[in-house]
Amino acid sequence: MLMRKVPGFVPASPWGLRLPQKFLFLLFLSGLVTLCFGALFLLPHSSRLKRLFLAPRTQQPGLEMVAEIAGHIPAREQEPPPNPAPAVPAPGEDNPSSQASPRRRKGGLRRTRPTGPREEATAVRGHGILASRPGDEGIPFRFDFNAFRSRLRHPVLGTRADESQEPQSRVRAQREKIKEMMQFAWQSYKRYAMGKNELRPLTKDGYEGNMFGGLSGATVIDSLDTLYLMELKEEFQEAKAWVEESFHLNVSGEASLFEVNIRYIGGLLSAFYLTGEEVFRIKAIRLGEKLLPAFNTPTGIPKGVVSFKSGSWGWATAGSSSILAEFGSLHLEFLHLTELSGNQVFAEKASLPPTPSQTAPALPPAEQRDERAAATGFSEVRNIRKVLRNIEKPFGLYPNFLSPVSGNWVQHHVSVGGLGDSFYEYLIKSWLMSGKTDMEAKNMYYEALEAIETYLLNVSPGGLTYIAEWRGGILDHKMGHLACFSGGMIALGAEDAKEEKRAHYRELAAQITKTCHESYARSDTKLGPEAFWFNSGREAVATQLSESYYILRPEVVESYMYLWRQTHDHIYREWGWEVVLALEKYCRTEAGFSGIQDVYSSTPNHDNKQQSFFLAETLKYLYLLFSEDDLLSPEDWVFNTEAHPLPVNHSDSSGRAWGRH
Ligand code: DMJ
Repeated sequence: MLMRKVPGFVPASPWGLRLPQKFLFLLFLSGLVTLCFGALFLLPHSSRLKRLFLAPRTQQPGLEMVAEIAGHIPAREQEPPPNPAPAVPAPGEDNPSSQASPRRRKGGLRRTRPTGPREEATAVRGHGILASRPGDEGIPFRFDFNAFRSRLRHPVLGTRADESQEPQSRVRAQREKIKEMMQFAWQSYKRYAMGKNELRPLTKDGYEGNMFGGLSGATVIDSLDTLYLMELKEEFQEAKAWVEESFHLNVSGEASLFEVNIRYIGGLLSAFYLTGEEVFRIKAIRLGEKLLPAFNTPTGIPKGVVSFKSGSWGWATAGSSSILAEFGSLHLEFLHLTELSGNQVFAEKASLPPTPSQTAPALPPAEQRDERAAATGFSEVRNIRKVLRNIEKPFGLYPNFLSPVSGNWVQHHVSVGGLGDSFYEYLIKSWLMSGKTDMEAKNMYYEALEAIETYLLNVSPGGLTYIAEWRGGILDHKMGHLACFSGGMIALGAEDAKEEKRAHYRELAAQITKTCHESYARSDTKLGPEAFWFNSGREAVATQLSESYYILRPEVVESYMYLWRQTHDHIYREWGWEVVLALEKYCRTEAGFSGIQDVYSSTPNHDNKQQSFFLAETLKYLYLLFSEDDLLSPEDWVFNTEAHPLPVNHSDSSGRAWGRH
């Protein structure tokens, strides 16, 4: 058809549209574009589209985790674990064949390799947490549980040689009795306090306390590995089910970094290494991430309290101090958090060198960081071990309080008991857990022990060897119950001491353990007081009521266990059995075990508390004392300070650690 030129008709555009029509069309087009972009943000699960259209820098790893630590993102720990859990190996089954393999873990915990300095900086600021969460894209993190288990030198539960040789033996009956005590403690807790932190056996209810920042179930987590090794299968499944269904990390209180680390992280790590169950690994790592803000101090020495709500560190004033036993007892657990997450930040915080097989460096080398810190005038020291190694120590001793702001000692109070204890323990155990490669820890341990011997060790007029406390050069001639772990520690360390010192350390360990036994033997209940003195003609007894209580603590039986394994002297089993009988007589109540207020009374009042460490430590060490040495063999395991077993690094010839390929 021919188009005629009609007067008044505006010449057409190539599409033949008039001006108003063009305007309307453009309006429609711009509306459409706006709608499309809006949809990118409004539609659910639009992440793939976002990645297509948005600039890559909005995807920097670390940022989301910063927000999460600051409490801006709802916690994901209530989401189901990323991987279907492998078939549950029942306690007592040593066959790891049902455990998670790397292939199974497809879509599991992953990490993203930082792509440049900018990402690294973000990682450092955001506590180094990369995009390592279930479901994220990235390099799959691999922990080969089967490889780990195949490197163990002994079956986890031992060969049970004595059972086959002496099926009716006395020692077996003793072990069964201790197992019954554990069963009773667990069932009482389950009946009256399941999910609470601890049981109050007199009032038959639960107790939460204020150490765990709102976390619950300390007794469940602390009990897992004890139930497992005692082959209390049903009870173990109950505990595991609670962790899966009810152990929530989205809490907002203020927590003790130390207590959460040794009980919860330690308990979860052990449960994972014993069973291969992913739920324990994931929860341990998630909880570990929540602790990282505590390290955000000028020195890198963490504060004792971390706020789960704000992600800040507690008591941030120049006058407050961090406690040696607390910041010095993180190494074992944090190294394993790195091992199981692939995230270097944990080991970095605890000052341990990267594992040789680390495939993706998450942080720049320490020297570079120091240079960067110096360049910005910010004297940041991130390394706990380094701080402690470099700081001047009075007579080679480590005081109990250090300022995390200035990095200086706050008081010159030295103790191998409360406030100092597990710092020394973690030095020798770091050495052992590293497969005897962590020379720095070894050297620091023996140097510290030398100073302790020179300045703190004493022998009473009655011939009892004890470790006194030191206050700026003046000695308090007392030992706390907590200090009684040192007999076991010195025995453990004796084997790697210089040849000429070994026999001496074995004897020292035996003497200290004997003194601690005396503190039990000299009481009416045959249980030991919280602290005992050597003065005014009194030896190994408490001098006031406020120090006469016993709260089901493990340190004395812990030393019996180590000394038994080292010497096979039956005296340690005899002493351990005395404790079992005393616990039954004075601490067992209708609804669980309770501490007592006065060990010097034959009718002591109960304190109405079944401490979680009674199930984690006291009963575990007693059980081990009456078991074969290859049950949780020291060649394969070290115990954290809450008696949770963590595996020794049996690297292969290429230096690959634990479960690395
Ligand atoms: C436990 O929580 C640990 O053993 C810690 O190291 C010291 N105190 C208690 C047990 O007494």
